[in-house]
Amino acid sequence: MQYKSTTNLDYWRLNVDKDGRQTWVYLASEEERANWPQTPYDRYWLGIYNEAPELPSPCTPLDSARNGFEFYRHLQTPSGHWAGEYGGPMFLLPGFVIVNYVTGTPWLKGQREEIIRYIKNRAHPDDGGWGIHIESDSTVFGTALNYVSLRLLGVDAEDPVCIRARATLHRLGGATGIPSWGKFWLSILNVYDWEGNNPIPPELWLLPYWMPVHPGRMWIHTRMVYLPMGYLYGIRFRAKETELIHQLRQELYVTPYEEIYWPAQRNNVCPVDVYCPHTKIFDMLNVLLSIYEKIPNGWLRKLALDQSLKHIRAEDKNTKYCDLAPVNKAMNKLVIWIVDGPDSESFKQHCYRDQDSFWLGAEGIMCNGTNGSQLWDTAFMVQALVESGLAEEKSFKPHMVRALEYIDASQFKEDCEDRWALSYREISKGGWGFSNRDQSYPVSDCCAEAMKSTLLLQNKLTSMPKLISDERLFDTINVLFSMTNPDGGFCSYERRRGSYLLEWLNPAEVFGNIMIEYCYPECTTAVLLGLTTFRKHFPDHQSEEINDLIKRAAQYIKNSQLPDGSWYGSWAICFTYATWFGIESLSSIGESYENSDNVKRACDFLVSKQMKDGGWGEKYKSCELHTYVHHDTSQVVMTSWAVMSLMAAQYPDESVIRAGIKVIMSRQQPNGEWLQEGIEGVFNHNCMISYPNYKFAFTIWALGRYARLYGNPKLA
Ligand code: LAN
Repeated sequence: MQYKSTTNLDYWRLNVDKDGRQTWVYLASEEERANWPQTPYDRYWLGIYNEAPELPSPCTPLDSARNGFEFYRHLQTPSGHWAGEYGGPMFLLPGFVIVNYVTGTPWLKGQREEIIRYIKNRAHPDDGGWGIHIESDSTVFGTALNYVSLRLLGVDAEDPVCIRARATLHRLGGATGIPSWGKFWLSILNVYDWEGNNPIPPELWLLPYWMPVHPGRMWIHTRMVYLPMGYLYGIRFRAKETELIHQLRQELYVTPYEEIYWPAQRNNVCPVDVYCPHTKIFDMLNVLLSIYEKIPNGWLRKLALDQSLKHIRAEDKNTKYCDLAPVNKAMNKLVIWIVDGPDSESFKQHCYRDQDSFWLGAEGIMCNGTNGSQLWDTAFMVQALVESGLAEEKSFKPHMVRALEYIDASQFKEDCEDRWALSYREISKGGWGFSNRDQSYPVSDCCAEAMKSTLLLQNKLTSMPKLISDERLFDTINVLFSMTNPDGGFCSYERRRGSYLLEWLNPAEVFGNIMIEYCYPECTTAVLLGLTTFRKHFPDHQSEEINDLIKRAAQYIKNSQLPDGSWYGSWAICFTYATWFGIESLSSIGESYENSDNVKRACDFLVSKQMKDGGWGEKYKSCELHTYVHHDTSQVVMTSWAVMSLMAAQYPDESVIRAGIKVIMSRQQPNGEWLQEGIEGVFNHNCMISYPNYKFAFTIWALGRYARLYGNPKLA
């Protein structure tokens, strides 16, 4: 970190409400600060927490796990969840910066400075550009959007950071070769011509659902992003020209702006940016759509825009303006500003909810990938503590009660209104999402992890309050049933609705597999384990259907195992993550290293990747390349997944596992914490995302499991 804060870090607080809404506020007055002192979790995430005491040096894995939680428990927020940074992608914040510039939305105190600081701190050390995510090489997508953001936030074109970034952008050919999502944002800002974009027809929303290209059949994120995109493309919205916009037009390109021939830019994407090239069919389709755009069809476009607006309004209402994720959030906000105006209640709601996406970390303010990872992180921590037995310890139990309170508060209590006609959504009542209740979208594995955690807390631990009724868990089962697929697998948010052929029309050159839902071994495992836990407690509830689902999910897991014994991970890095899930699935149906060829092959795969020091470490490149790439050093998070897998498999050679456990113990700091290592998560094969709480949940879980299985021997 090169740039230190110019706002006073002691003035910032993480504001957390009982629904898990988390926003950073800057307290300007002494009086406010005196009434609202900083907490350990504020200071930890700001990177200034150094008062955690040194703990007795741990000799056994359980001591080490206990020290870990002794540190981590102070980071639990009053709502009962663990908060955390969820940055990584470098294309999210620019959306907000552009929209705030266009709509004249003021920044709250301290935000502008801290955003500038973040972007500057994240410039690539080698060339001063930015990539698609914090660990990637510089790309046009990252560099152009973050350069524009700095300029819109008031940084001078001759600032050394801008000079360096501009040189990198020009070396990459300038912003003409930005990928389609970048073309879109720059066109909104009026520094790229709409003629340089492939058509994004809002008319798709008028098609009948039976048509294979209906947006309702697409992956939920794709349809919710292309919805406001189609609207803004449909009206060719452009920001009012300003002096700054004129300057940017000259700064972003290697030729004079006026001389750029825009139609030739539609498929011009810089090779370093391309992850998923257009197909021939998609290019042909764009030729046809471009002809369609030339035909005047005012009434049909108007109908399509009206229909899109209805869906946009439904999305805002269902999510209390949080929206599915920050990408469509920023776009919806702009649409609402255009349609309802700056003084409307709806626009004000949007501005209020912007705050949920911003996160102040040690390097400055970033945009989180969602409005937090509250439920997800909390559910893993619960499982780690329960399996290790630490949950029963007197000083730790209250933290489990609070975690249960959060799980209780974050369950969805109702379905959204007119859910199919307005949003193409399934039921949500009884489900859980990744973050909090307001966001409203159930995710298969979040439902399952939360249900499992609830059962562990309420039915396994002693003297816990029963906050969640059996009926509410039966509702969860209904939600899971609404997500089943013919092959037994589970997708992320919904069952798969579209054909695999839709992937041929993937317009976003930077992401793979975004057009439809896919089944994932991670999601399927979570559901499988959730259901087996549920079945233990409610053996008579829908037993036939549940047994059948379990059987089919297990079959999916076997079918998705790769020839080398591993599974490809889509939501964290990578083969290590998914192989952990695969093995947990098979272990839950009684398979082990000794009795199952699938489990044996998976273990052999993992063991073949163990590093010299006894740990495991996989680099994000695995996700991109679909082959295992070693990290330079072992990583505690991957080491934890690997040893948990081997323990679940009853791997016969304990020394292999012990070596991994020793690595985890050796990386623990005297105060019980583990330090941040490489980035942990991924989406759409090419973009990484941080899960900084993983270094606590999975280490403690792995140590706890080892202690339970091997009698907690002295290892240090
Ligand atoms: C997430 C975060 C959580 C993640 C898990 C629960 C871990 C996973 O098991 C299922 C999928 C899910 C819910 C998921 C889906 C895609 C998200 C929402 C993200 C990776 C966080 C950010 C990402 C979102 C799509 C970012 C915006 C980019 C687009 C291509 C629209």
